[in-house]
Amino acid sequence: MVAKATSGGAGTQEGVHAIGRRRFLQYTTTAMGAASLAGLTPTAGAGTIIGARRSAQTSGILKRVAADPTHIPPPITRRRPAVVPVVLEAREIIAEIEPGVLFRFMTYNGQVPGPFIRVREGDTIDLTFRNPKTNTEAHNVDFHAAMGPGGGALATWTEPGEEARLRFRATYPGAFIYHCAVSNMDMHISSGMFGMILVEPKAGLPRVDYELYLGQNEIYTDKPAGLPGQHHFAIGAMVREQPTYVVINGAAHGLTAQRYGAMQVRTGSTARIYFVVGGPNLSCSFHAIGNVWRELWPEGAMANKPLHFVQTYPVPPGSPTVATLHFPVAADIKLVDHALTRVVHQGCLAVIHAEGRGNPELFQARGKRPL
Ligand SMILES: [Cu+2]
Repeated sequence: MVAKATSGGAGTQEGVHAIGRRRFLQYTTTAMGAASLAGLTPTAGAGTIIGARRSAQTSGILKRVAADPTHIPPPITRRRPAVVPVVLEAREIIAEIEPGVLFRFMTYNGQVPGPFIRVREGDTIDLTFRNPKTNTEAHNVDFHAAMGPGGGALATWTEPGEEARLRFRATYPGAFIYHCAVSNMDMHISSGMFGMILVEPKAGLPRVDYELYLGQNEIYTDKPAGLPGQHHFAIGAMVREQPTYVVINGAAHGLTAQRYGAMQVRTGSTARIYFVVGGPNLSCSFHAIGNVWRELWPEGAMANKPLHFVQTYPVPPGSPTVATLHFPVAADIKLVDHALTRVVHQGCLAVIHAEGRGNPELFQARGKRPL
């Protein structure tokens, strides 16, 4: 899901990237090949990282870029630094924003957000970054967890058919975004090229029952939301910051029962949410309807003490937030951007389904009747 600009990939027109039948077939074939190779890439060496998403394809077209929110490497138990191999591959694929609405996504490893990378403070990341020759544009990675020029952007800048290697040490703890940072980086991020690296503090993190990984970005297309067919990237709409879609995990209403399924938890449990906003332009007013952020680390800065009982918190582009939820009541908890037009009209919704017994001492609907 990524590549080099042949036909104005950098986007010079409003409607950009008219994809002819041959190109379309090329994308879909590539996507299918990637999907067949997908599955979970085994952890290597020090035990973390990378994977491609679980494939979900139908009718010969890769239909899903939405990252599985549960696809997170397990908490780190070792107490010594390690060298952690990470493989990221830029992939450009045609996929659905919502049913019937096709879009050329740019991704890391075929998923939005990109793979959840998990290391420990003091670890060294040994990155291999690939830009397959089937791509059409240059790509790279800027890690906010890296101290060095561009976060690695120049070191990993590759044309289609090239591979780059980068090593850096994660010297400070927290959750950090990584993203594409080539010349037209706004377009690439909007198209899906962002993800999260978690640098666990040396003491580790508190135990929770679930960990969930979500990412928000806005997509600018040349057609109205919901209009079936191929949507092309709209540079002008991006410059005006008027998105067609604002999505969680690359899909409109993707993580809901109506589409790929809601996230599932048990009542009485706790969950830690890793939420990254790629943007490229819009902040998220992050809110859990019918719940509250029990603990919240602004900017993912986990070296600090968390805030408590936060209702809605701003998450700027280029930053994660880490927060916990408790589930004392059976309910569907809707995770939204409380700029609610983005929910009602632009697809920004994900649901956590808390299954279990009711808790009438905490919450009890008492019925309705005509006046
Ligand atoms: Cu890119």
